[in-house]
Amino acid sequence: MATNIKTDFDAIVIGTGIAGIYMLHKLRNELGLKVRAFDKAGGVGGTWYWNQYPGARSDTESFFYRYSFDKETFDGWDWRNRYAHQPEMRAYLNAIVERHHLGGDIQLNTGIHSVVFDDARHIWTLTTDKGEVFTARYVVSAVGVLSKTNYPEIKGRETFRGELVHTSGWPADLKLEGKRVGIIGTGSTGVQFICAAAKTVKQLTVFQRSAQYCVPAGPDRVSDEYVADYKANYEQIWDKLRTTRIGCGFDEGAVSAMSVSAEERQRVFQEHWDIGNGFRFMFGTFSDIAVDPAANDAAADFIRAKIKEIVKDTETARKLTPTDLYAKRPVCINGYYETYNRDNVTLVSLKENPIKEMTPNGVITEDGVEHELDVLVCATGFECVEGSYGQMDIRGRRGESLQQHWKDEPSSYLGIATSGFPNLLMILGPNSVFSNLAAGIETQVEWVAEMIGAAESGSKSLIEATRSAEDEWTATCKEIANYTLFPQVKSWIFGANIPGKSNRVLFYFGGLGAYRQRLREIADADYDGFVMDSKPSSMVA
Ligand code: NA7
Repeated sequence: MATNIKTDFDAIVIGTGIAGIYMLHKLRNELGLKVRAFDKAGGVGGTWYWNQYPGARSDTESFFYRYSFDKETFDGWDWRNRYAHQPEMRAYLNAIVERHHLGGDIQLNTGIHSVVFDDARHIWTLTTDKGEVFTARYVVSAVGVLSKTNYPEIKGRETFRGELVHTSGWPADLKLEGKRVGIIGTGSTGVQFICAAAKTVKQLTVFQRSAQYCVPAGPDRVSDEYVADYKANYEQIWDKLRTTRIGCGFDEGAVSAMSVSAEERQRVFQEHWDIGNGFRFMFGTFSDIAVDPAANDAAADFIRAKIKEIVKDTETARKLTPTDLYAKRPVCINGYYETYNRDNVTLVSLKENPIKEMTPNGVITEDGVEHELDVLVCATGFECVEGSYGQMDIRGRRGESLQQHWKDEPSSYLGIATSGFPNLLMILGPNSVFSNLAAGIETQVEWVAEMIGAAESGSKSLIEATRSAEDEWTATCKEIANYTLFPQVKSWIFGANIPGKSNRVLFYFGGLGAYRQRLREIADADYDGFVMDSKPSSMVA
């Protein structure tokens, strides 16, 4: 025990998604700490609890979108879907909770309202939305990057007599069969919803702000041979994944796109189009799609040609064809462009014909057309990173709020800690690694647990990132991001999907392998960039 001050818990974990569940397991079952995890939801799962819209699934391949630490749960599962559907993901996370006996230390239906550091006693006091007060020495925030919904501002919204829903708050009893449905948004969520809903609704009107580069996801099921190989080579497969850039379990492109002939480029693009998966198409084809404008244009051209080939109506094809860089988080689903050939699907390009207002009957666009709707679905995404943290009043040393600390931009050291907020550790804080999120989460959870373990065994009561380490990490992340094409388009990964917010760096784009190596070096150098101390707060630099 590192301090004499008595607290309700050694550690409190906020959130019980992929990150929070594993963090609770590591801290409680492996370090032997007294821990409680809180979640405002009525069940565990985080993203996989909330996002219950039709078609919801992970678009990272499921054999890698899971925990690697627990092979046994996988072994006992008839895991055949190449992409885990939302109910399966939720069932999997529940099975992990059960297998590791975590349920007794999870308090559901409880949001954390405030998280306040006591400078004198080195403890955190958390208040729940029910007015309960708990103290802990450590707080691990595992609130995810995509938990604060982004609703579009539309005049007359409140007059609509139909149902207005966001995909991340899907009412379990909402049925779409035979209805007139509108959808705003064509990101990863939107394309999944569009492909699923088009098959059952009477009429689907897609309100598209930006045309989307979308590649097929590929076959839905994997073969027996695939599963057998995965099981037989489990350790090697995961060890290799941890050295890659994007951590999605495929071989990443090693050759630059423009170094090969046009025919070879076409062959490679077609091969990956047939295999399917957005990350594979962007990172598995060539090494420089996300960094070299010519390579990027070649990939974009390939997709643009597919749209022309697939979509029968030339005007619809034109509206669906993106002209900007292929540099948002890659999107994939089978049959996306084909869906627009259906008689019951209509596309409205909001850039050419914006929404004017909502009426009791639906949506009126600038051209004066009233689109009559029973349901309007907002697949308009999230206020990422800051939005998740902005839902709590977090105060560190001298009462400084996290919002004040992040007033210019959200920052952290390693995506894990921020100066002035000792013993507050984040999983997927700002400038965490841009990769398969499950693999990034596992990396951070294991590292944070190791660091807390080191502090505990060294009788330290405080872990705090230094300001200079935080500034250096922020500068590193900016430098790497600016080397890529990603900041040149507006998207959630740079926080620019929210009105009034400009692009800023929110991820480390150096790759999972490099990130893990950096974490290892820092741990080996006695947690360089952190102060681990048991002195009074005023003594900590
Ligand atoms: P995304 O990827 O942020 O997509 C949101 C979509 O909604 C995107 O097409 C936006 O257009 C559109 N959008 C957002 N606000 C508006 C307004 N006000 N009007 C019209 N259209 C709007 O969110 P997702 O939920 O699809 O995916 C988020 C992540 O979850 C995903 O990357 C995976 O990691 C899982 P835009 O392109 O910004 O013009």
